[in-house]
Amino acid sequence: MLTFAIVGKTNVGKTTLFNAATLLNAEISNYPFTTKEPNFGTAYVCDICVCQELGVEDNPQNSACIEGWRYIPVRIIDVPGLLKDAWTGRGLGNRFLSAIGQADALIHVVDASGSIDEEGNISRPGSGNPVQDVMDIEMEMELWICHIIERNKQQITRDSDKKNIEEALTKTLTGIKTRTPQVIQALKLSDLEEKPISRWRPEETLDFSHNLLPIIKPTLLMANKMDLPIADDNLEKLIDYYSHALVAASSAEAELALRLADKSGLIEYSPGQEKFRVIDEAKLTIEQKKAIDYIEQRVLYKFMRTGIQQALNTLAFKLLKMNMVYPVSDEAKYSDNHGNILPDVHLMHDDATPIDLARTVHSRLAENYILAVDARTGLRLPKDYALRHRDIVKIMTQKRAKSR
Ligand SMILES: Nc1nc2c(ncn2[C@@H]2O[C@H](COP(=O)(O)OP(=O)(O)OP(=O)(O)O)[C@@H](O)[C@H]2O)c(=O)[nH]1
Ligand SMILES: [Mg+2]
Repeated sequence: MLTFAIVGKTNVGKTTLFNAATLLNAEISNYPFTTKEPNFGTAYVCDICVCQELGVEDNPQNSACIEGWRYIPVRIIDVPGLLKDAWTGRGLGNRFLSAIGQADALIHVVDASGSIDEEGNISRPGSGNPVQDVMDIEMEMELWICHIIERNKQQITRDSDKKNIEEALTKTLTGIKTRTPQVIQALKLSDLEEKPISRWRPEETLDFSHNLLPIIKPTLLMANKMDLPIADDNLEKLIDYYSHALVAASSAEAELALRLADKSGLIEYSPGQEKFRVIDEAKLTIEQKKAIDYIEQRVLYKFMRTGIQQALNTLAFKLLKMNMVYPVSDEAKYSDNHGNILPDVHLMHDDATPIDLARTVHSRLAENYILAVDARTGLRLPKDYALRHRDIVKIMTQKRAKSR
């Protein structure tokens, strides 16, 4: 399952975002370092389901279909706030960084209202420096990768004598989800392709780590607390510094409030939609009314959305380039062997082929693979066909294999 980690300084709203995305109840407070162990949960990424286009009523099994939108589960980790020098192990930093190692992509939350001081305490909005906050956390992650390489330098040197440097480095970094093409890309960017690792200077290892980090951990910056004053100015600064494509604006607190109100039946709200409906105005307390007004005025009218669902979708579909692919057994009915229509959907990487899809469904399906068919057209798909978003595919296997 795709895994996202939420990282950032203390008190920026990581756990609020985690709770909003998962609707679990992890502890939130305005004290620094509230979260002491990583929290694990399930969130969802979503896009329009193919059931609408096909005009069928589906029976989702591994996902959910709500009002024509298909929601696919992803794993989400709330990593406790990182301190300066976390990479040396300070404040359990190593343990938290290894939680980041498990992630396919990161949501880096930053307090856009600039209301966190150096020690992580909440202070006057505008007094902090969000751009610097982001750079500090990135530096900790780069130093962590750098340290893993430095610590294993002798082993990497021995391995690269036998094979080559990219495979030797991949072997050392595989625990933090690194693949060989990513190492090759970072070596190129750092101009270190030809240089034996035994002769790398510490600053060269750091430069390699700096180039590798965004490749192995695509990151969306989440400018949070956008409902507070000053946040607009800081959002501009973050966008100037990191580019539009990588910065999203959010109010985690607003999203959490809306999802909780929806759960308790006060309003009707689908995550990612820009509107909600109060079910019975008369049932709201004065406080609840005030909170809803605040969210409408400070968040929804301004940004059209609270930002959380959008961020999860951007990570999966834009930064990780995932496509939603529906495997079926009966291409005419779009169903599995039990008659469930469009039962499953899988997130497949941009370069995935039908055999990769077969492997994702079941290893037996891949072993007995004969060919794949596009369920919409009935046409056979070439073996090296790159699966596309919203494809519906039937995998044909040798007789004994089951197709689901
Ligand atoms: N105004 C506003 N406050 C927020 C928002 N998101 C979180 N907060 C508040 O910020 C404070 C810190 O939130 P947490 O979610 O505990 O922050 P954290 O990053 O998990 O903090 P640590 O676990 O201590 O590292 C709490 O008082 C939240 O209510 C938001 O979007 N707007
Ligand atoms: Mg927390």
